[in-house]
Amino acid sequence: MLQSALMNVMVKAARRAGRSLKRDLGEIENLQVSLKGPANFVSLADKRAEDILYEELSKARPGYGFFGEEGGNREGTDKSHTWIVDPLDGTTNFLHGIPHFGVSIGLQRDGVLIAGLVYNPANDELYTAERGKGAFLNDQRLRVSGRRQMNDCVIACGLPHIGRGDHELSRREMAALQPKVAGLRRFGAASLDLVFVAAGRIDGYWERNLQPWDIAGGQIIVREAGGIVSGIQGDDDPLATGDVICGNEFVHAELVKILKPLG
Ligand code: 2AM
Ligand code: CA
Ligand code: CA
Ligand code: CA
Repeated sequence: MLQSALMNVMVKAARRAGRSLKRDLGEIENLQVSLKGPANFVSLADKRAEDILYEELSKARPGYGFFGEEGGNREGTDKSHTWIVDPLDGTTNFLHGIPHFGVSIGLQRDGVLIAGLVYNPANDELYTAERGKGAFLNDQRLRVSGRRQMNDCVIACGLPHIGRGDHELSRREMAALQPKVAGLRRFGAASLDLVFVAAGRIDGYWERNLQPWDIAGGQIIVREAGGIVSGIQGDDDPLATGDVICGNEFVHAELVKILKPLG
């Protein structure tokens, strides 16, 4: 895979942030965990990783806007380009020592995602995509799964957090899906759920009440791997609604058919 100058910038930033996260994973007890809201944890690890991403990305592309979970919105002089960044997606996993979390970087030009990266530092899996150029896991080209029978499919989901989301709706969704599929999974890092769909490891994924930084990096990777990503309506924009349904063409359509009527 010939990597563009832009992707080199993103990869360098993500790997540096990943090294910081791996160091911090070794000393979770020193990370000064605090709460942003009920069950909404943030730690020094999140903040250090975001500082690194901001430093690297703004050094290489001065002027681009930067929209990160921990730093808020920093407007740039270049009004067309914006980074959408989650420095540590899966903080709860991280703080429990579960090696399933990601660094997520998306780049929008004039409101359209043109590049995405999701990196799991714990196993060194690096997922990348640029618009029109395909999706990759390290050097390997990605393709969504080809399964067309829901009862062969493994589907991942998110669950609403304490104090957030519609817990009753979530129970109805699980009750509707569980008897139809080979397995339901809840991994706890939205960015990695998306790229698992891109890699064909899981056949579909849905979650509600996400933020743009959870979705931006992974969304373009799924699309470049031949998958479909939408909101719950089936044709809406997940970055606008915060709700995501994705999968191969068949699984996406089935998930929309099952989930949309529920609310
Ligand atoms: P985070 O770890 O970056 O916060 C999993 O369901 C997704 O929800 C993750 O991408 C996670 O991102 C996010 N998340 C975890 N706890 C949350 C909370 N209490 N409120 C909102 N989002 C949360
Ligand atoms: Ca968070
Ligand atoms: Ca997140
Ligand atoms: Ca985060």
